[in-house]
Amino acid sequence: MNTQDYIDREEKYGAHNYHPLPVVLDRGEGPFVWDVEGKRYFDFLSAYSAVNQGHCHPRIIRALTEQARKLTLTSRAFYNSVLGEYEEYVTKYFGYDKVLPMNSGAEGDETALKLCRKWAYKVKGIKENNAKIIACAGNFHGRTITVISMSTDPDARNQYGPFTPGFIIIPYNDIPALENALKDPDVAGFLVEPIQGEAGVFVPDDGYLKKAYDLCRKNDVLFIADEVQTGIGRTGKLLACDHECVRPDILILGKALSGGIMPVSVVLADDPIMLTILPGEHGSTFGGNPLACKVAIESLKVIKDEKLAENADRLGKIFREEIRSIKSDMIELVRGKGLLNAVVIKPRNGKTAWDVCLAMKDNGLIAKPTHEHIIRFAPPLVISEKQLREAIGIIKKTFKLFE
Ligand code: IF1
Repeated sequence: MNTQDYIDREEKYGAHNYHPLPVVLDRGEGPFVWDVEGKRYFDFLSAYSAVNQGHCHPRIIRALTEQARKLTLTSRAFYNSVLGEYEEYVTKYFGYDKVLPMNSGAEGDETALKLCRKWAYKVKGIKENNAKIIACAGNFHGRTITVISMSTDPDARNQYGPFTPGFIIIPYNDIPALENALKDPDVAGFLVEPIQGEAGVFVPDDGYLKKAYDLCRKNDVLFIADEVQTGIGRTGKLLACDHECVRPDILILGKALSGGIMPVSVVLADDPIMLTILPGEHGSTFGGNPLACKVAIESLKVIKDEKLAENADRLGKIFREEIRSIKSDMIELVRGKGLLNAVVIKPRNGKTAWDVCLAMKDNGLIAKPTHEHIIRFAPPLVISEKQLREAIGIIKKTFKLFE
């Protein structure tokens, strides 16, 4: 079978809920992936920042295989020998009293919303069913019906109604708008991405997160950070909130929490919030399974041992400087933090971001546009400076083709 045969088979038997770049990946190692024709690419998407530790990191694979031979799943109907080890490790790692383990990022967000509402009624004293949660236009928090009820992206929400009530949408990076929304006494939480990934790596003004956090504190509202994409070293700090020394009341993590091996997400919070959910009031079959726990512990150890946040910070600065130096009418602007970056493309002679991505693919680097004109560049954080400079060479060479 060749590339087209694989594509045709997916077209025939799979739902058409994505429009992938025409490349069929077969193997991954570190910052590289190989397609079914044996061609090597720099992976500059990292599965939307789930593969921060690099593809198939040997330490994480070893943790996976060792536990897989022993015990993979017990459900939470019984205790097991691994969950407590993970709960202690991850709560101390991020500095919270407790963790609620889930699987996908969307489940993490849903869990955070449920926690916030429980806290609203049991602690803040909002009248039941009246709690409101503020979210930002341009957000992406997952694909479930309640989560897309907060979305302002037509593609994410059209024809999926009716939607879950109880959300107030304000502009991102807009403190006065938040201040105004917080006047509503029924507001219980503010859910925000420290950097809006899907919106095209929209980095808010310096100080935005801190001002938002302080306003939430002042109004007895929970500051809920969705760090599913920005967390685990991606932006040059362990958490994107760390850039402003903000400690979220509820922290949501996913993606690279497992090094891209399997779906693992968590919600972290202190006792007054976390203990509002009682036995039998929330859960999941696979949440906190022994396999996920061992994989997540090793994934987090790798982040620290290999100083991947520091590497992202240093190499991100080089990346932005080098890409900004490209003289191209198609490059409108370059923005990002750490190794979460994006280039806003100005279509030229009918050529778009998609054409640039196709050309980069032919030159050995894969990335994908978001919202038509924005190309996200997010390599695994294990990339070396030498490899990054080689990848930058490919990007420069590609833009030259469009001159
Ligand atoms: C897709 C991008 C989209 C996320 C944040 C929660 C979730 C995500 C901040 C949900 C997931 C993924 C989902 C994937 C494309 C990608 C994505 F922003 F990363 F580019 F869609 F916006 N919070 N983001 O970024 O986590 O349930 O997927 O594990 O759905 O197309 P999940």
